[in-house]
Amino acid sequence: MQTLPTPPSGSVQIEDDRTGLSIETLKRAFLDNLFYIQGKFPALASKNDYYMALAYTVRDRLLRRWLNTAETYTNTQARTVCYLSAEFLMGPHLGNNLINLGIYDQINQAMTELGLDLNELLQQEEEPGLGNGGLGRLAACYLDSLATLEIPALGYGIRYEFGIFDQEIRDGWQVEITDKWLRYGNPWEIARPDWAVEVKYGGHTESFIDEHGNYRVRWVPFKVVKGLPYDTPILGYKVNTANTLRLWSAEATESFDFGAFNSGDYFGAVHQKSNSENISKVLYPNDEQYQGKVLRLEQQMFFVSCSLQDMIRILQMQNMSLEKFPEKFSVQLNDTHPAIAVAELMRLLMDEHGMQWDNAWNITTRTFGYTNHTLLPEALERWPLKLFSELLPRHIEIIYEINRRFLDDVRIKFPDDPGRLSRLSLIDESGEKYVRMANLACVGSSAINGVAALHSELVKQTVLKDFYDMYPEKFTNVTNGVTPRRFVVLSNPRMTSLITSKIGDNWIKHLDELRRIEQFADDPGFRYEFRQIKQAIKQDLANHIKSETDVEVDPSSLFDIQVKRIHEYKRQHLNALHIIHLYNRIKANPSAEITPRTFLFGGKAAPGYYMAKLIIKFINSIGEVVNRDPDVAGRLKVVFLKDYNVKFAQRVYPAADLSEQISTAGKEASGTGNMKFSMNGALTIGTLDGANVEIREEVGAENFFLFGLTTEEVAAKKAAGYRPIDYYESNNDLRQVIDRIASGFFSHGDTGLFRPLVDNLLHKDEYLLLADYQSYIDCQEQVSQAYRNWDHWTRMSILNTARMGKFSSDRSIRDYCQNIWKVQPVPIELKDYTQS
Ligand code: F58
Repeated sequence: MQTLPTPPSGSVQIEDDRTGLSIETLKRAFLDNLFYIQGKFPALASKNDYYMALAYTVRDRLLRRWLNTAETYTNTQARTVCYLSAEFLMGPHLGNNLINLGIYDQINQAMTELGLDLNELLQQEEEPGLGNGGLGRLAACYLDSLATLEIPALGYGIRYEFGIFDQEIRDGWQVEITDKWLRYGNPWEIARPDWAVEVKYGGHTESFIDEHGNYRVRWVPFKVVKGLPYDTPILGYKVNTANTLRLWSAEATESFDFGAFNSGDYFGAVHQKSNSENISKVLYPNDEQYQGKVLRLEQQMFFVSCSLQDMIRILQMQNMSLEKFPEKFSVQLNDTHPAIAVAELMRLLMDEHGMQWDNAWNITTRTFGYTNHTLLPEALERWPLKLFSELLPRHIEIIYEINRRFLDDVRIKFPDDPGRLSRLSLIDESGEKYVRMANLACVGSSAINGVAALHSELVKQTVLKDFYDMYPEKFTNVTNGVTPRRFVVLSNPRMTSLITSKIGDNWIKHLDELRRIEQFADDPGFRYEFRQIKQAIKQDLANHIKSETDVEVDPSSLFDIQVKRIHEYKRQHLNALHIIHLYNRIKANPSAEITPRTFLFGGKAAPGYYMAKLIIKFINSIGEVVNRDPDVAGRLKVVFLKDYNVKFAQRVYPAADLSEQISTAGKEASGTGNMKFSMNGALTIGTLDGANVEIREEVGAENFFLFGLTTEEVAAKKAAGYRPIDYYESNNDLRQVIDRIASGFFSHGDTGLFRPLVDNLLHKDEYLLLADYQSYIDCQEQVSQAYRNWDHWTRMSILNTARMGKFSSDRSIRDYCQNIWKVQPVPIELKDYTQS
């Protein structure tokens, strides 16, 4: 690196240095931040110091927009969307802010002139991994689109000190490492201690008659925890709107410390303090598997109560009456994790603000909307009644009263139907008693939606059928979407330039305009460039794989990629069976014609999910054998890339030829990775599940590789008594694949290692891998044939990109705004604070 100039001395032009965009100003501001914030001069600075200095330089340029936005919303009393989510999987902020501010090129140039590499600095950022997978990432895409569409919005969640664990692979097995993302500080957040609030837990309730003769309840808690908000600006793409992501961090209350310290119980006091702070310590790493842990309920109550109190503060600051709550705010529940909000808003309105039940209930039900993200029964949240009542004694009283009134309504609509009553009840009384969070969310919301067309239909027919019968008008669909800013513009700059050179850059905000590149699908020059770009990106990924794993992969081979959480319903092991099938073909005939393929996998398994962890070991074990078998002659490579996260996802999507979306039909609510792949020109091999159905409709059946049973066929097969062993016995090829695994071939002769996997497939196979096996293998053969005709493949690939307009999260957010939230854009004018 060249020697950097010394920091500026003498007169510093403060205003310009904080806002200016010329290369010279950016360089000066950067060096100034390095000196005054990091306290380093160039010779001593680490890469991280440079990253921090750059992050502050960019944040400075965001602040005016952020404060203007807040001021405008306050002055206009703007109707605001509050997105309540236990997870926000934001990914790194720096690159995205550069794109949205429109200063990527200037910063790149400024860094180059200082002898620094912007890409290296971007890699320095520890991503805030405050989510498990699709649900958390969806929340992040929605914040980007809300800001881009200039919709007043707040994201509310938890500032976990430790996000989703970092994944290491040792001897082929997953090992979990604590994610210390705050280790070096977080330049993107600002703490707002003035707006701290308190949250109560435990204890008991007392009733009394107030001075107006009204029956009231007072809650005497066992403990009180302080919630401290940390705000992060969320800038829209090339607009002045910068909304806020407000994440709550738990602290012990001062009054508590004081009492305990005074009584001389020093260790008791410290213990209580750390106990309180545990609430926001760590993200639960389960996906699609509910776990009834009290700390999790404490977390849910924590961020929900903090957020609702914050909304009331905002309302009151704007001199609006509480009656206006549903006009001021539309609150969306991202799954049932924040569903306790229904009871908490009732409590706040009645107990803290003296409102009567009917009025409070009217306000509450007009406020909330609920999004369902899963049909898997094991993912539905229900809390043991005893645990719930002990932690939230006031909320259980309110829930009982909501239930009493609700069941009266049910009786009127459906007389003499006790089965229906017990299914709809907010309390499950079939055995040990539970509070059903989905039921609470349905009763307390005015809109209920699924996340893809198929999913929303299945929600009405299965998990929420009784609620659909009761309130059909509440149900609607909003198909998921993803932000093209992060997942195309930022992650695939080469394809972005090519497209923009042909049709201008309007598509970035209006993704439907991508259709205009269809006209170039038959243009040999365009096809050539499109393919060259894909090749170059694949080469980059190949280099990365080599440096990470020491495996050499051929960038001209078909890059066949499956990246997502590891789960049996997502069927990574079906993909693995196909690899073994190809391997067996080579072993039977080493000169067989095989289209060279690189199989890439990535994804984390829930730490307590044994089968998912075994699937990771299985894939790694296949790789060990296949990658070095001389008969294979490099035609097949299998790589499991560790620690799949947003940063890595951005590298992977653009490099894919084939996207694996192979869940059992009816199990994947939507999927969003499927959209990111396709936008970047990958073709999909997939089932008729989740949003695959709509993706196929958009791109055309001829540009999509479809296989497998439909949802109805899956249900029928199960109802008829599915026997996977029949498939094993009647299909030679399948039998050879399974036998090879069972023989210990991939486990150094150990026949026990993968036995649970084999036994499960042969005797249970809940996700119908064996039933879909032949259809999958045949379809993969079509893929291999198609890839041999590069020109045609590229045409299909271009058409995939061109036809993905529907899957921009901008479209999803417009749907929510029109059909559920009833909220309008509020454009922000830039004002100069230094002049006032
Ligand atoms: C996902 N759910 C769905 N849950 O599986 C996926 O099909 C969909 O596209 C996505 O939501 C967005 O709608 C999901 O990611 C979780 O990770 C939960 C985390 C908290 C515990 C329960 C699962």
